[in-house]
Amino acid sequence: MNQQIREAQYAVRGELAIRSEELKNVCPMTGVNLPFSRVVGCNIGNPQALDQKPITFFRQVASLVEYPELLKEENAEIVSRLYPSDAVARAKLLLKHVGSVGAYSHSQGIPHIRENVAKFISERDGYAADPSKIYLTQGASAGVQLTLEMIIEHNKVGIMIPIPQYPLYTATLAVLDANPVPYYLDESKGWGLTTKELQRSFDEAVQKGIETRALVIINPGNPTGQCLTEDNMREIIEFCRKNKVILLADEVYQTNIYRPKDRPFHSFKKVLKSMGSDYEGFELISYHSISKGMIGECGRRGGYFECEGLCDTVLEQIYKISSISLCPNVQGQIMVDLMVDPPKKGDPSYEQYKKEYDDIYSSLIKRAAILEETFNSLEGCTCNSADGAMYLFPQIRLPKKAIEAARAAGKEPDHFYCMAMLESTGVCMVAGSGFGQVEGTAHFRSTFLPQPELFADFCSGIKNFHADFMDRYRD
Ligand code: DCS
Repeated sequence: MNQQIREAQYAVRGELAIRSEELKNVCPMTGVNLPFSRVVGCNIGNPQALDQKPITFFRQVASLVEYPELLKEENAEIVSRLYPSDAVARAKLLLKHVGSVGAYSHSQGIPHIRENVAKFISERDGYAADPSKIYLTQGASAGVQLTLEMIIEHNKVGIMIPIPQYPLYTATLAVLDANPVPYYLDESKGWGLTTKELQRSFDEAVQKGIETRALVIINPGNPTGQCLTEDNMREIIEFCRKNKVILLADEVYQTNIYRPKDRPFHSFKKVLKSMGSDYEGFELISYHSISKGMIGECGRRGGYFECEGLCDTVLEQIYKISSISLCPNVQGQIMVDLMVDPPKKGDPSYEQYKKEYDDIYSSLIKRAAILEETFNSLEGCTCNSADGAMYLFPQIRLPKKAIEAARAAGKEPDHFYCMAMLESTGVCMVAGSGFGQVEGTAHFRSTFLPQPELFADFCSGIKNFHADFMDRYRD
């Protein structure tokens, strides 16, 4: 088999997650006495797996397009008792453009939906977007994989990635036999990013004979949660232009913004356009997804990427490669339509939509703060706040004895800590070693997605476990 596939590592669904699945089965079925009643998967940003309710309007439309019989005149009366009129109207409009959700669509994505995505981008940024440069995808993951495949010409190609990073990037680079070119985020400065560090990383790759072709920026960050300032983004764009690298902007957490006054989200597209005509032809690819935000429709697999500054011959090749997998799934595309064009003020569904959205949003802000406080209260643990995204990434200073015990078990110390937490609390987190970290440090990543009514127990479980762990291994 392809040995590159053996090389690829994907920690968020790695050994800890596999063990947590085993525990889920053990838990209710065998009556084995486990010290917890439920396995809590904080290893992955998968809100609905932790009981976040889907947005009602989105599911209403999805169900109507799935079963168009409901839209027939003879069912209008019964349907009007179950569905608001704007959900019915949206489903009819979508079906007019889609035909059937069971048919392959245009490989680049349904044109009507791409037009709506372009409208959304231009309203968000204040600069025009072109539907012909937007590709709908099976989640942002598929978009990232496809564009990396496009860029990686040979095995000396390098792609700059943040450390810590979301392991989709290292895993895909491993499969494609390309070189990660790591640049480090500065934990002591709230996971800040400097162009000095970007240049160091780029120059070091040059020394090694690596041709760096692209820079990946995750904003807001995963696993680190930081949100870039506009000034910082301008410097990054300048860095890319100077060093002739394509900017890949992973913006899937663009609505998960928790300090909107101090650290609002700016898209790279907007910042680039604001820099004027000198930057004409600058190459930027930006990704978005239905999996995150307040939507959390991870299982539907929907997303898009927008290309800026790529020439038509490249765009044609992107179309060709998209067409080889025929099309992104149609229900995922429909969810993209709903994400970019939700109910508006005055629509029958608006009030409910807004309430559901705002409730999730304000609760995420609260839960992020409570978990941060919990982590900062633990002995040997420090945690930056999350400006955005769905995770906290605390650093933990483990006792020497714990480090020795981990090494004796052939494990990284942070993995050892996370495994002990899983076995004793049922809480599954991911060790920092799966994302990359400064040599000699240890971290772990947790989502703050457990539901509000369970949150106090969740946090006290972590505190109790940590105190026991530190006592057991105290020097
Ligand atoms: N980019 C980033 C930064 C992500 O965090 C994720 C998913 C993706 C892309 C891909 O998402 P979709 O393919 O679903 O659109 N986040 C992973 C994570 O760290 N936890 O859950 C999945």
